[in-house]
Amino acid sequence: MKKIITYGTFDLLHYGHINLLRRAKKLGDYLIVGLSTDKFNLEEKHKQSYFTYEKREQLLEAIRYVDLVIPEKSWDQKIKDIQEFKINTFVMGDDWKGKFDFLGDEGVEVVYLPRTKEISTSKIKKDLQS
Ligand code: C2G
Repeated sequence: MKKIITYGTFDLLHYGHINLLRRAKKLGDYLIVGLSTDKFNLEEKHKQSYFTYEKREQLLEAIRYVDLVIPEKSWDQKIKDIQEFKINTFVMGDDWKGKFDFLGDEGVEVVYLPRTKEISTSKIKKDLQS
């Protein structure tokens, strides 16, 4: 079984996220999502999600492409996750291109997929304000 992992906040879930998850799942048989906790978002990403971790987890678990959701609590848990879950492929949108190449040393394939250009959580928030 080919296992894939990806990470993110996935706030105000939108079709850009779904496009990423669908393409990530296509690369294997089992997709794990490392979902940023509220604490990680606040302290490390300096952003506060609209939905709490529990709500974002509930939404992700309802997506047919997602097989397991785990908490992302720190930037450096990826290596442990890759070992623990015997991951074959690590996937992120290409806004992260190059940032996680070091994971290749763990024997995983590192894949950056093109982002869905015209949509983002911050654009949704901005458009709703105006
Ligand atoms: N994404 C995308 N297209 C968009 C928006 C997001 O392909 N229009 C992808 C991002 O590239 C990322 C995933 O969807 O791979 C989740 O996006 P975010 O929730 O914004 O994740 P981010 O804040 O980048 O956190 O350790 C990694 C971080 O947790 C990634």
